[in-house]
Amino acid sequence: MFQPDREALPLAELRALQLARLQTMVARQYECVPAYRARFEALGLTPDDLRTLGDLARFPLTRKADLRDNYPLGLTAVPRSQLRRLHASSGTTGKPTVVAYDQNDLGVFAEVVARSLYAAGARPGMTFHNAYGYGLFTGGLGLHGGAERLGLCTVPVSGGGTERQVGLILDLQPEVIACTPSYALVLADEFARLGVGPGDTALRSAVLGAEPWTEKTRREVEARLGVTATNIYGLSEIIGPGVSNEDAAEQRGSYLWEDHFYPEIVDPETGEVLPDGEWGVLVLSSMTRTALPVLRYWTGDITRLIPEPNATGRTLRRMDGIRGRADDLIILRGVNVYPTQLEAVLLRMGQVSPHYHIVLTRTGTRDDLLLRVESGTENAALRAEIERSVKALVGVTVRCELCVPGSLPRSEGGKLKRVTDLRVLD
Ligand code: DLL
Repeated sequence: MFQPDREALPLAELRALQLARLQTMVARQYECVPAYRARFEALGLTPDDLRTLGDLARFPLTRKADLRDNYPLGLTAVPRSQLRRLHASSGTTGKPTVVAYDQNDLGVFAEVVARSLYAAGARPGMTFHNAYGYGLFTGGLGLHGGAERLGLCTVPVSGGGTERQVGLILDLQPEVIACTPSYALVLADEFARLGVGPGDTALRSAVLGAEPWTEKTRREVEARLGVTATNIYGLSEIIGPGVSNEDAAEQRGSYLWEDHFYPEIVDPETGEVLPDGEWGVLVLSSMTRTALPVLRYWTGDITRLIPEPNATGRTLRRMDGIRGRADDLIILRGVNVYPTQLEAVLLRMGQVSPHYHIVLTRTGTRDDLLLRVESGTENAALRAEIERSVKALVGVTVRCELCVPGSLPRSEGGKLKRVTDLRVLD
């Protein structure tokens, strides 16, 4: 463990710490964030109503829409001059969701990522190949800060440029790599093409996440890259990567760093809090964040808290792998895409009707998105323009197909299914 005094706190102390931290956070939101205060008041709540952890269920959920409605920085709890970094993730429409960090938050971020990397098998003095994207996405800089905190030598290679990545892995001999699981398979393909075997590099730990993946992918990455692969989970609204990570010696569920992020599992329909072991939507409160403290954030991710005892001596709970989403978020090659973002692009174009349909496919290790749009003309320039606009807005390459008007599915009274996901995750 990187921090045994935190990761293996006696349970009663952990629960007391969580309650105290939640109380502090709610009091600050009440004091400093008018939108939260208004929500509490509408429900007749004050911070004094949070006397036990069970009372938390009376407090309101925060959703992506709340961040959007307060775009860009309306939910921050500190003056602008105290902010030290902004990241952004895809919003459900054209606007991204902006998340803010002050000096304290950057410290929390580095600490939880350092814990995650340590749990994944990284040790001070190792070299770390960081192939998560640097920039507004939290992956690159988030892993970077934690790696420095742990004492790794980081190669900030960022995403893309597979040939160059492979060259750097061969030349610099990193022991640890972080990237999306789908990209780990792309790197494995490139190694195979070059005739490089799993024993020919120094790699021994892979920290994979930002998108759902399976045990089958884990086994494939482990065999082909010669690593132990662990699952890292996180989301921008709570901090970025490092909300939870598996332990390399166990590989059975990701330890939630729940002295910083308080987890609840709720019924997707009723919002009722469910007991450990049941599947539902993960709801997280970022108790120790000061710039953007988020209460009961509805992640949309379906998982469960694992009730069985663990093998590592931690008292923190583990979450299972993400089984699905309770909304229409698509994760394409690690990039978050909402159908409504694609719709916003189409609405700006003339010559197309608002009818569209998304088809997701997987060829080998690569996921693709086909955007089918109705248009009276088969016009290559229009198609290219749609593809270019999607790339500019959402940051991901998709393929567009123009279809005859009237040919795409229409709603038959119920919710129109806009997405056909043909990717097989097994
Ligand atoms: O994806 C943060 C991250 C970066 C996590 C690098 C891990 C590694 P967002 O872009 O805000 O943040 O996307 C968050 O991605 O709600 C999940 O739906 C999905 N996600 C993240 N990690 C996992 C995972 C980053 N390990 C959204 N398994 C989340 C399944 C994941 N889904």
